[in-house]
Amino acid sequence: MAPKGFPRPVTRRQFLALGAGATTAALIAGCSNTKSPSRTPVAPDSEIVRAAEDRRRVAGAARHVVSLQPRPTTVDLGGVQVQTWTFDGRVPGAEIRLRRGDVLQADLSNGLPQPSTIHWHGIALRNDMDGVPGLTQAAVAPQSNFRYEFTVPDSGTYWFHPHFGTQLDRGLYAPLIVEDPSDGRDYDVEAVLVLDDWLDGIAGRNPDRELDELRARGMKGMNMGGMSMSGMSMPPQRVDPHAPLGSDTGDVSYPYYLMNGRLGTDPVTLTARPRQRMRLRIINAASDTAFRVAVGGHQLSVTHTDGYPVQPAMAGCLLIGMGERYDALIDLSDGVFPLVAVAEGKNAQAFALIRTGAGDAPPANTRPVELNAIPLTAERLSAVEAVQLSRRTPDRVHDVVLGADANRYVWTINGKVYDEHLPLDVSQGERVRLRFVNKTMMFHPMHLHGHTFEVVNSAGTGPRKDTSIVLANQTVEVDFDADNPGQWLVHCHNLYHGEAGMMSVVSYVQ
Ligand SMILES: [Cu+2]
Repeated sequence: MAPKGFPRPVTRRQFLALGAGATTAALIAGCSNTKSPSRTPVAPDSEIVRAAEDRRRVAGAARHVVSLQPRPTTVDLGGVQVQTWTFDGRVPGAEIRLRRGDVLQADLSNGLPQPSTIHWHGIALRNDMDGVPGLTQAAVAPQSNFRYEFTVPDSGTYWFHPHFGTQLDRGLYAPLIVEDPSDGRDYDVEAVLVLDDWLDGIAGRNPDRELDELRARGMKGMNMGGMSMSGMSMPPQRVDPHAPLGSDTGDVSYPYYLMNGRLGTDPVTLTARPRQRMRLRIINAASDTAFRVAVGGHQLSVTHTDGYPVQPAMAGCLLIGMGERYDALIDLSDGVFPLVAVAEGKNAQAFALIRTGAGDAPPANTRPVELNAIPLTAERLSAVEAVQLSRRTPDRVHDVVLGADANRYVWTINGKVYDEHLPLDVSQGERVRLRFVNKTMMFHPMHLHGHTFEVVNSAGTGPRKDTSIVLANQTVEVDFDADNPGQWLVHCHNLYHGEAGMMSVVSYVQ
């Protein structure tokens, strides 16, 4: 779990910069989105990437083999039948569980009517297995196969999903749990909870049509979701800790919210014994919905976010953005308790039950008082010492300005949509800072592939994460060590924002 050391080759580019007498400050000031003629991107299938994988590979590592077939399926969400796309006929797809250091071999056989890929969200894996079509691999055509094979270097709660078009907003997602040898020492039972917003197959809707409709409506229907009309940024507003996401919490209206693929009318029931300690691994697989999660009659002791351990923090409820994960311990009472995930700002909720004893189940619309607490968000968390990054001045700083078009349904990074993106160049061995500057009126959960950054705070103790909520008109800074060479997507994990342009590339160059 400790930050990995890495030899730091002096590249010709660094040599020239240093030779010119540049100071660190000057390098930072000169941070660039250049497409200079001399830049040579590190290719995903290059020897440099293979060498990084070799360093991760443990001698005698166990191989974990799975096959995955995404395909059209009819599924029962709990009294509602829908035609959708799933991994192997179920929603969520079957959990993959392995141990830190194992090699995962996943044989994809594409049974969808579209090309597809799989992205292993949060894993610091070899670049050519990251599943981004057109960047790290060619999309896998219908009726074709692709073998993913990579070392899983860090324990924690992760997940996987396609990275092609709007497929994530179908039923194509599943947990990926990487166990640590110490897992299970401080709890008795474990439950994985996958949250989702659902529209596919309901009243003729599907996510491709949804994106078409958003584009047809433009930003006018967006409740001021985009920039201020002038295109200028608004002054930073005060954040209401009770409702940090503000009034605009999503672009899409969903008929259903699911916990582990089930509606509240026929919920998942987790069973345990009174006084047992339960570890919850909560994954937000939704496309356009943040959730506020609470367990009636219980406090959450938050222990991890995005797979990495934090100093335990008590909370009545927590707020989880799309792509984020939180692990929490609860000390179970005797009875039947609601586990509620309120769709933030959307007046609906996903629901499950925890049963440790006799009693009637609470109704699916029950609102535990714990939801009234200020929701825990990542800035309240501190990384445990073992996973804090070393103190180091960034070698390079990139602004990642989150913007929107005032009229069209277009979301941008540094003023560009993905097809026109300006790569964010980094060199292996550097400490890199990304400054997510949100100039829109909406929150964006920003995800970096292949790395776990540290959220910057003044004490140098910010949590390690791969997906960080950037509130409307706010700035979040994150640092990472450039120790995993390749071409890595950085993007908003609101699926519709990403598809409408809000994606760019952290590009290792030589
Ligand atoms: Cu966004």
